[in-house]
Amino acid sequence: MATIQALTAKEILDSLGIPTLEVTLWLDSGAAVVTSVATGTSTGQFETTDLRDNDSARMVGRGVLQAVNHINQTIAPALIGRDPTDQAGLDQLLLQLDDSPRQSKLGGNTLIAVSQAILKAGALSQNWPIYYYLQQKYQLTQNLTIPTCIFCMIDGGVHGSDNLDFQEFQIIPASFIDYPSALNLAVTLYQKLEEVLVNRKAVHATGTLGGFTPNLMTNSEVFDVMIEAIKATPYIFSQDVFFGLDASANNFYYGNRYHLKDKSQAYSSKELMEYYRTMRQAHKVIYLEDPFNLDDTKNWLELTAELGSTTSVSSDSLTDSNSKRITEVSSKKFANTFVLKPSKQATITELLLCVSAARQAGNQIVIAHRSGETNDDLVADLAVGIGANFAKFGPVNRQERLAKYNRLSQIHQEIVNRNAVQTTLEVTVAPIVAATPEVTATPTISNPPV
Ligand code: 2PG
Ligand code: MG
Repeated sequence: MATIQALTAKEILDSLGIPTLEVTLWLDSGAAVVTSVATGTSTGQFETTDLRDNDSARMVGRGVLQAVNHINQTIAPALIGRDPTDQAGLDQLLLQLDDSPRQSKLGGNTLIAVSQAILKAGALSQNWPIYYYLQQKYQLTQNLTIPTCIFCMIDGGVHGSDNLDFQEFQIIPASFIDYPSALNLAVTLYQKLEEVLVNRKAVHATGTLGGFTPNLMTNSEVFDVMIEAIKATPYIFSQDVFFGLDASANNFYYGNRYHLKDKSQAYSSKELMEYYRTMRQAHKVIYLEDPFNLDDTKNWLELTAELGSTTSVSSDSLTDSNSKRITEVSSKKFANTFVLKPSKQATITELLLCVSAARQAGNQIVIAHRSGETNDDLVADLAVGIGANFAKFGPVNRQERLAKYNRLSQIHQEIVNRNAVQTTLEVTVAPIVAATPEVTATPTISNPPV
């Protein structure tokens, strides 16, 4: 049995230039894993605590030196000598070290940094890639497949430059397109979109996530621009590629109204519902995240009932990757898709509970990036290892996003190779296959239906 030899933390900077945590964990073999924590721009009431130093003299108060100290002084001694494959036991131990409701003593960011390191170390101790370790250990998916990717093309809302209210305008390749071809499609469209924006003399600078932040259009005009870009490629709109949207509606909701710059008067819930209806029809928006404010659940329910059979009505902020919330929201049918982000909660075990909670009622799962990202590609392994329906890792721009897409390329290749080996073994040495755990995983490559 491998054991944890040492654990240290340090402060690094995320993609927004804001401090975050990086943890290195050594096994007794001398091998080590490194992991870091993503941070969100919008943080919700069901999330764990993002512990910050609040020392205005340093890093605009956002330093994480206290969290570093908690890991080095309090958490590391409790973990040394422990088995890294005991994810549930060690996560429980972390929650015992901070038993406050939202981990406000040690910080949720502190605990998830360590929990992620334990996951990586567990996989390393088995000499397995993380996605494979997850699949074998938790059996949350039978097949290893690359999820359908949701690529952000245009940043709006809090990630954009003022004129667009929705947070992420996305494209979604059809599910019959395999991952390398889907990546090609996303890269082609991203580059074409830039050309279209340049031709229209629109700003083609990028926002927080790396999507374009054009200055010319209203929210609904963005779709026309994206269709123009698609028409300039060999791809066919609504056959090869569809649209998605992270509205993040709570960010433009105040005074009981939704404030979209598309028209001078703010929208009532009813009017916004109508807006989405039209958008679904005219622009084939098949994925709709956070369409209404958190307390506007009547309209979440109505939208899911009306469009849910053909559209992923997706909850990010309504559930905050909290398994109890997911069970509640799922049973009330406010959404049929759940966004999961490891850093919204304190442990990997909680993330896995979210998967089970979402699946119980047959919902879809999205494993997603955050706005403050690092080059850690763990979410790519998570998406494959738990069998997510979608992976949402942002635009095909900026290294912190590309790290995840590049990791999916690597995983895709490994699955193809594994399938080829398995086919050969089945034909030639079938009896040995059954005794070889790595080969009995019967992986197949097939994207889930969009
Ligand atoms: C989201 C992400 C990225 P945050 O809402 O899905 O857009 O935002 O960084 O707030 O988690
Ligand atoms: Mg979101």
